[in-house]
Amino acid sequence: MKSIYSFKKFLLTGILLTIFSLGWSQTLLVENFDYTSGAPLLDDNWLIQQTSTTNPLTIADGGLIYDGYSGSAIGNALAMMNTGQDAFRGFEKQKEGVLYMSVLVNISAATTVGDYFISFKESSTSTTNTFYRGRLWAMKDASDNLALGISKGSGTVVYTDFTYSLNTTYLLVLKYTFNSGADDDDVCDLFINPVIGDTEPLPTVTATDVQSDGSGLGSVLIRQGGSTSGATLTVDGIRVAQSWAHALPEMELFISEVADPADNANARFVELFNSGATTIDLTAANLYLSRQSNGGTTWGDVQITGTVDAGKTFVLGLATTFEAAYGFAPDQVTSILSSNGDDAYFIYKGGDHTTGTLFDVYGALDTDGTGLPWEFLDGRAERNFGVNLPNTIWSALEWTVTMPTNVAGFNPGVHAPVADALAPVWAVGYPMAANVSLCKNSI
Ligand SMILES: [Ca+2]
Ligand SMILES: [Ca+2]
Ligand SMILES: [Ca+2]
Ligand SMILES: [Ca+2]
Repeated sequence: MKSIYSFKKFLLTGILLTIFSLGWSQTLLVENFDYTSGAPLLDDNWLIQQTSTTNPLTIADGGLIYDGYSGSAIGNALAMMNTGQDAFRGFEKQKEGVLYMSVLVNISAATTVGDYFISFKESSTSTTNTFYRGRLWAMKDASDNLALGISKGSGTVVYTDFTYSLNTTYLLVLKYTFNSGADDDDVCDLFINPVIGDTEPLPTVTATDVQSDGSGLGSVLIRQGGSTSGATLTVDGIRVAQSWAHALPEMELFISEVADPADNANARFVELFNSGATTIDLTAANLYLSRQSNGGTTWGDVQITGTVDAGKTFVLGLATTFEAAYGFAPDQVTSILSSNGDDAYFIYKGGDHTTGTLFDVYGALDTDGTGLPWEFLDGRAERNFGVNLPNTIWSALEWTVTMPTNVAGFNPGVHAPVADALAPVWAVGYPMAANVSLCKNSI
């Protein structure tokens, strides 16, 4: 019997790992350089690469701006010279699947030789590890037109045409695909100015040099190149993530709690959470909260109006009696919050449930939740720690459903979940960053 049990356990583990790898992605590092202008980069979360102290990396005054990008216009940026000190910042080492790095760059000077200025690095912590993979390059022609390029390692660089300009901010996305077929078959792609909110397009250029794959990738390397080859540039808004959507989030907002208190039906609410680094104007985003009753044809729709600051919640309450139950007024009162636990909630963007685009869900479309894992009759469902983006498909991995006896067991206005989303992995130093708003320590 023991062996059968073990085999079942093995199968279950395999299924869970499959779900994990298919349905669960994370943001591993966010770096908006929200540090003091003029300060050495090494003061804040970054480590020196090797030993050079020439042209110490320094925080620039003012952040780079790129409309719609999550790392736009937050704090300051990083100034890079054409030669000198290098630095790196670690994240939880990755060895399989895909790894993305999105970054804003503005190049003020380059050479006709070309050099690379940022890449992934193998080690999360070693100052002497020089295994750099996914190198991004800049070069100019005699007319000061820019080309951007990529190599996997130290081989030939694949450049774009000279169609880019100095002193212009570009959104670059580096993609590293881990392949298990050989120790030199991993692939590096570069996307330039991809459309935020769309699915992943074809890459702008793909590296062709064949290089060994190493033991994984664990940090972002910032590299000031050679004095006759390097560019002078500003870098900002670095984001390392396991999926395209996490690298380029359209809006860092999601449903964080739904509630149907057993002792007070008028104290029902839906709570939203802003996991990003900037205030979200909910009204301008044209978001709707919608309820579908029992999976049938009866819907309630309401436009969400107001703003929600970074790391804060926005609570929609069913009635003004919410305040008597919880001690504060909800951000918005709406009569559509009548779910008794089997009626799904949806967030739509750009319109209501008939005209908008689905953005996040609690429950499932056209489905009565009675007896299903998402039923929250007389209870509450809370989004687990580690979830930082919406999901248009309800996943049991992302939620914890409980049945408090009364309203005291609910926590509208705060999102500080205890349950982990299948033990998510957080970046080295991630919770310490001043510009990261979703972490246990800061909320
Ligand atoms: Ca910034
Ligand atoms: Ca490989
Ligand atoms: Ca119902
Ligand atoms: Ca809450």
